[in-house]
Amino acid sequence: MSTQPTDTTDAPGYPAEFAERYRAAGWWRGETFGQMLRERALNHPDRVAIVDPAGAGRRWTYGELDDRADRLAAGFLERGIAKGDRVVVQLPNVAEFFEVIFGLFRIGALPVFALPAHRETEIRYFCEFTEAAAYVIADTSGGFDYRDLATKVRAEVPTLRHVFVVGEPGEHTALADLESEAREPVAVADGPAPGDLAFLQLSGGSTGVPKLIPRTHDDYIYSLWGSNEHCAVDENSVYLCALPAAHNFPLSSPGTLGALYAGARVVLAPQPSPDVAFPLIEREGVTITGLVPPLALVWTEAAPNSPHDLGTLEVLLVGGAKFSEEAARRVRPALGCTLQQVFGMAEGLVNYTRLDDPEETIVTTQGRPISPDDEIRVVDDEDNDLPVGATGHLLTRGPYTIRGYWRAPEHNAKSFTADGFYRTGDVVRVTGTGHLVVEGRAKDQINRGGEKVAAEEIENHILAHPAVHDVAVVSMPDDYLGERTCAYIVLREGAEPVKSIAVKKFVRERGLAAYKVPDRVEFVEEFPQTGIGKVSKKDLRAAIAARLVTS
Ligand code: OOB
Repeated sequence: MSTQPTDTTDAPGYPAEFAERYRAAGWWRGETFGQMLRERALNHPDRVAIVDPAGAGRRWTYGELDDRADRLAAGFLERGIAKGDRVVVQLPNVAEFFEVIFGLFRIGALPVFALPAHRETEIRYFCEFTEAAAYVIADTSGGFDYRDLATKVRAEVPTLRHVFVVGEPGEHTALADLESEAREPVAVADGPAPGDLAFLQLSGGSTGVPKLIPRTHDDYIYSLWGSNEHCAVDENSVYLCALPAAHNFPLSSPGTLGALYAGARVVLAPQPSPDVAFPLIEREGVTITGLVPPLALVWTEAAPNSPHDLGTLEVLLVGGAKFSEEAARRVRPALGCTLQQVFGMAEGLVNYTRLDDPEETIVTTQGRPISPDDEIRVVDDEDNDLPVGATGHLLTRGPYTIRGYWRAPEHNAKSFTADGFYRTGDVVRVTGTGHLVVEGRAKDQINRGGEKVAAEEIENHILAHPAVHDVAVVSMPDDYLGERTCAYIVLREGAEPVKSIAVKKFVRERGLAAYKVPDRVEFVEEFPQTGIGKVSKKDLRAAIAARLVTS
């Protein structure tokens, strides 16, 4: 087995002494995703792995998924996609998502996980920055034609040699064409080593462009089986994937990949709404699922009047944004299952309330880390450790937390301490039982019900408007999403007045995901300033919150 650290030119790997420690402790098991699926397929080929209810409904067994991944792997290799190549994957919740990523895992090519909501600006950036060799899409989904998007991006990004389409390919290549029957299985010996990168995940981010998060087979697989232990996922579990499958939460906490690791069944929901999800829970006997807080609220409201039997549901994970205590208290009475709060991040660290925690702990905390080797520091603005119970910045290091973003040395110097702790940007306190309570955020980001919006990214787009002199994007409180975005704008002197709707349209037309379009636009003469003359976002947040109360 290779003990090479990950490629240090692209991403700082784990220092050798830590890698040894994590291996010796048994956290890193020396498995790869390709092997993991192969083993499950050999042990229980006929057990159902994936249920995709879309269209006529499909049920793929472990044997079938393994076989499909193999054939796709061979197809990718034949088209010149090789180990280490990046492939942007943007698929809705369909079974093909899994054959594609396992096909790529098997040959050591790296999926780059885009979300279905991403549009031209984001996709072009992912393809350009990662020098992607291929882009995998659905033909259409949610009323949007991804083939047109792919045509544009392909014309702009010279490295992008292939576009593979689930469904009708148009001018591109059908994924189905890659899967012809006659292909030889790929020799696993040619595949990646456990310490190699497996994929690039996207950061929610607070900077102008999203950072890419390099995860290894070893570290991510630990987060899967560690999650399975804390969430009681075993081969009898049925996991409903209601959130977008590519996001780290439904992917790995314990998510679809955790369920597949356990030999359990994954049920894909095309939409997370109760009218779609509740019938699936009843029909498939779903035992566990994960939701962001706004959806958890909708589910708790809908459940008591639902004609569907939700009796099999044992665990509802809620995370991605802070779940209010009042809402948390309603989960068990309404849904008849245990709430498990999850506070995680694509960079690594994941915390869960434990299934046997007292109800008070479950509703008032965001859980404690997966691993005894997760190191947690709570520090002040100068990186001094604070006493237990004090509120401060959360820093973390551990067996499944990255040591740096992909190809981002300057940013890494700021986002990580010299000794490798990741600065999460979250403000927390730790209780006497070691549970974390999220008290706020120091990073310049808006958490729109779990969807992360980097203020700087949106500010840069709005600044491109000819009438805009300056802009500051801040969060405003919202009953449903927790937060929404408000863009404060100072217009250029003498500029024609602009309507807020025109600003929103301008941002949308720059080809951004819809959730990044500001929810509200306010025009001001000037910005409030801090003592040293910087824009005071704190004052802007307070101003908009006060206006919302009075309006
Ligand atoms: C999850 O991952 P990301 O990468 O989209 O976002 C991470 C950030 C955290 O740093 C924190 O600011 C926020 O999302 N967050 C929470 C939270 N869970 C995440 N803030 C308050 N309470 C919570 N329970 O969002 C993610 C990844 C894996 C599992 C769950 C969520």
